[in-house]
Amino acid sequence: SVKNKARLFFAIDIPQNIKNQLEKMQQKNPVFTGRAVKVHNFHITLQFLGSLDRQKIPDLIDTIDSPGIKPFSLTLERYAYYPKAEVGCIEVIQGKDQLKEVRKHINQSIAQEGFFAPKEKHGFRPHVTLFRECQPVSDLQQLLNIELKAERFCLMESVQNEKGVYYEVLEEWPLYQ
Ligand code: 3AM
Repeated sequence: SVKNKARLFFAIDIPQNIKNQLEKMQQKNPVFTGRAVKVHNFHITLQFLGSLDRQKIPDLIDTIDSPGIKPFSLTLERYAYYPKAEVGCIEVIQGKDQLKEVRKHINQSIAQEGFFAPKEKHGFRPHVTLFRECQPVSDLQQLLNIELKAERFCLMESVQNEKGVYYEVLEEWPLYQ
């Protein structure tokens, strides 16, 4: 049967060299044990949207213009474990405020056309998820300093197939210089 709903979220994509670095961290001395997120799927979620009728996606995309926010650098600095979700990740410290701005721009843009993200239980904690269904197995205190540049954001679809979940970029928007 044709799936007429799409599971969507907005995200910052991760440059390939940083993805490779994160993959090495998953493999060498991992601080979490569990299901490793595939390197292709590494991202920073800005706003989860949930399921939307596929036919409404073009209208959703049309609501978004490039925000008046310049490209900025951000740092992945701190390991974190979310026990309820059993997620192991690295959180953004520097650049968090700018990510909040981009998130706000997205929410304001989509709201003008009647699209709304579901209410979230927690505050915005930007992160890259490394492991799911995992447990921490060593000290999470060690600090990291992985710097990357946010130059665009994208709309992603979470596609479920026989191999698992796969995040596909549907559209991207530049941050203006
Ligand atoms: O990989 P992360 O954790 O950054 O956690 C989910 C994932 O982000 C989040 O959306 C991203 C793609 O699935 N997500 C899933 N369901 C969610 C929900 N109900 C959710 N975020 C908030 N509310």
